[in-house]
Parts: sequence; structure tokens; C-alpha cells
Amino acid sequence: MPTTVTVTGAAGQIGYALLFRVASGQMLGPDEKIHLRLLEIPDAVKAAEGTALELQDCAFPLLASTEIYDDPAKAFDGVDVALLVGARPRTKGMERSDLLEANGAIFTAQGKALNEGAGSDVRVLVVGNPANTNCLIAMSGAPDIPRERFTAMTRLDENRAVAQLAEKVGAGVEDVQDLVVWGNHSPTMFPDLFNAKVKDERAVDQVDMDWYENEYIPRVGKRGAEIIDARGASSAASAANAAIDHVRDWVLGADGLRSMAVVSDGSYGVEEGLISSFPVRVSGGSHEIEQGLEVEDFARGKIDRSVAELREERDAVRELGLI
Ligand code: NAX
Repeated sequence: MPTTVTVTGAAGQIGYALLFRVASGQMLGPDEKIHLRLLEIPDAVKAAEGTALELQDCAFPLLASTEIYDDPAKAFDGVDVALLVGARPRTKGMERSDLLEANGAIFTAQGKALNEGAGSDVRVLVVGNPANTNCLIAMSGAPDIPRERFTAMTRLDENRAVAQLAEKVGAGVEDVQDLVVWGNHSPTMFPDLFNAKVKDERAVDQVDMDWYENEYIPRVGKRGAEIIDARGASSAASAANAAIDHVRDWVLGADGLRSMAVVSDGSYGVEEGLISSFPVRVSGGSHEIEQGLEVEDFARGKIDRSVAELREERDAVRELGLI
């Protein structure tokens, strides 16, 4: 049976960078046939149809079908992998609470549709921002689906952190291991060099603390803004690449520690129920928060700050009645 993959926001720029890679087998492997479903808002359905024509023109052997929807209930019926990319961007004059409310409506409806149509083994990745809190909203709307099936994307932050560290110490990206990002997908996220290694030596011992704190962490955290400045548009191909990495590793497994925003079980003092990025191990199709890592004072302060932001977002959506 082919795997059914639904991508929301399919006509957006991440969608455009993502769909062809999914259909070519880069996400689920070279043997897995795919039913691809594109979910869009009615105004963007025509653009999604254009993308579907191009998908057809690629003649991907693994692509069993492509269907386009504007109704989440139909798009998520029987879905195996749901990539929730579409979200309401912040526009001029919009307050933070307006943004949370607009996205709340989207992710509440999608959570409900997943609850009704998806099996308990569905895998959900939320990319649309604010990703962690949107994931929390969708998860809250889907009480019949096990909570660990809901994840949000911090893999782009991890990949950015790996590439910048490798450049700094003059190593290859493949020499960097276990570099995990903690917390929120926002500039407060914390890339952990204490538990990371470069060529099997502790990464933090290979850089100076001033660079770590005052250059590296802010640059990784604000990389999205740097891309917008340079490109005139936000990260798209790198975000799609990270989504592929995230789901591929979750489904097929990977060595070492990875960053995934998952529901907290209280590990490392992160309040239970928040969707926070943690060091996870992925194998056998599931993910597990790695236990027993050292969290030094420096790291503790940074993680606490990012988790406090997640708590504030959670409280705001709770006040709006979204969870
Ligand atoms: P675009 O504005 O290009 O595309 C978004 C698409 O979503 C549009 O086609 C829109 O019609 C669609 N959409 C809106 N509401 C929808 C709904 N209810 N159902 C289905 N589709 C809907 O944005 P793009 O650059 O593709 O970015 C998508 C999201 O990813 C944004 O929220 C963005 O902030 C977020 N990002 C998250 C990242 C992460 O690391 N977690 C990094 C990249 C990116 O910034």
C-alpha cells in the first residue's frame, strides 16, 4: 500500500520546494510509493493545480497519485504523514494575539480533521509558524491520536547550527555529531555545544565562549532574518530540506541525537505538555527524548528562557480558548 502524505500550504514557497522531493522518494525512501495530497485555501487551489501538473511532468515512478483539496476533513482522511506547512503569516498592523488567533483557527480545524480521519499511527510535522504552539493547538484538537505523533520542526535550526559550527572550526558537517537545539523555534532556541562533538571531542572546548554566546547563538537564532535580508524572501528550500530530514529520520531512523520539538514529559525541567525541542533518538519508527545529558548552568539559563517563551505562547492560546 502506498503511503498517503498530505502537505498543507502546498502552493506556498516551502510547498514548492518540498513536494518534488517527497514525490521523488527522498523523504520515505526509494521503495515507498506515495499518494500525495495537496491542501490549500480555496484562493490558492489553482496554483496548487499548476504544481500538480508539474509533478505529473516529472514522471516520478514512486508517485501513485496527486490530489488537491481545500477541505481538511477530506485531505486528512486516512493520512499517514501530515506536513502542516500552511499558516497565516504576520502582516502589517497585526498584533501577536491576532496572529495566534488566526493560526489557532487553522490548527484547531486541522487537529480536529486529523482526529477524525487519521489513524493512531499518523505522523504529524508542523512547520507553519509559530510552529511549536501551532503543534500544541493541533495536538489538543486531536485527543484520540497519541501525543507523541505530533511534532514541530526545529531541524532547520539544527542544520544551521551544524553548518556554522563546522565552518568555524574548519571541519566538515559530517564531523559534527549530536548537535541539538533546545526550546522554541524562535531566536530564543539554544544550540547545545556542551553535548555536541566535533571529531569525537566536545564541541564547546573547540570554540571560545565569547564567540559561542555573542556571535554563534544570535546568528543561528536570527538566520531566518539574515536570509530574508539577502534573498528578499524567507527560507524555503532549506526549510523544505529540514522537513525531509525530520520525517526521514523519524520513519527510517538515524544515528546520534537529533532535534525535534515533541511534547514534554517533564524531562530536563521542561513543563509537561509543552511542545519543546529536545535531544531525541530516532529508531524503529519512533522518537524518544534522550535522558541523562548534562545541562550546565549556561545551558540551563538559555533553555529556561526559551521554555518561558513557550509557556507564554501556551498561556496566550489558552486565554483565547484555543486549547
Ligand atoms: P507561503 O506564504 O509562501 O505559503 C503558505 C501557504 O499556506 C500559502 O499558499 C497559503 O495559501 C497556504 N495556507 C494558508 N492557510 C492555509 C490553510 N488553512 N490550509 C492550507 N493552506 C493554507 O509561506 P512559506 O514560505 O511556504 O512558509 C510556510 C510557513 O513555514 C510559514 O508559517 C513560515 O513562517 C514557516 N517556516 C517555518 C520554519 C521552521 O523552521 N519551523 C522555517 C521556514 C518558515 O519560515
